[in-house]
Amino acid sequence: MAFELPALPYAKDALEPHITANTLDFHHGKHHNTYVVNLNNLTKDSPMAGQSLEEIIKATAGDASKAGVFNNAAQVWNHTFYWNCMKPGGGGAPTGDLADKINAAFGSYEKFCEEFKNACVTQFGSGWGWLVAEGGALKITKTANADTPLAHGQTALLTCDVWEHAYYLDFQNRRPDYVQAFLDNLVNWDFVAQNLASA
Ligand code: MN3
Repeated sequence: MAFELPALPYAKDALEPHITANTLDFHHGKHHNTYVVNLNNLTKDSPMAGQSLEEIIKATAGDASKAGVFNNAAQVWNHTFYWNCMKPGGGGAPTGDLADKINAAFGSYEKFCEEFKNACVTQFGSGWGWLVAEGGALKITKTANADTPLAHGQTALLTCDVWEHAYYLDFQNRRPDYVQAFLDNLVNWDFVAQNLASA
């Protein structure tokens, strides 16, 4: 069974005006799809073709001879995760148990935003900003290129794609404005809470 490009969890124009249909056309339809095509080409006729993305990512992490498989598998996983981290009318402070955990870990929602935005903005070049759970604690991290918390024994809770292809058509070079729009208008806290519950 070949890997497949999952459908977006909302209409292509649902995140406008923050992330436009034009961006999602390229980002989901071209970039994400290319990682799926590459992964299928790299794993066909190998035992990995029958494995899950998670299994492939864990088995190839840190193995330089498998960097191509790792990069494409991780990018397929990261992008699917990222689409689910957003929803129309999302963003702003979370509520309930998740709000309590964010406040306990970072002091306040505002402090969380400051740290998350800082991680996203200071990731040099391409990569991802993350909220993760590790050993029962919430942490903000950043990864370069395709790297992913799965490869580091962490549970991903929330991510923001900070590759230029994620924001250049809508925000040009203004990565801080894109991350702010993500936090204020797009974060799907229900998805984050689900991830935390299964961490
Ligand atoms: Mn991307």
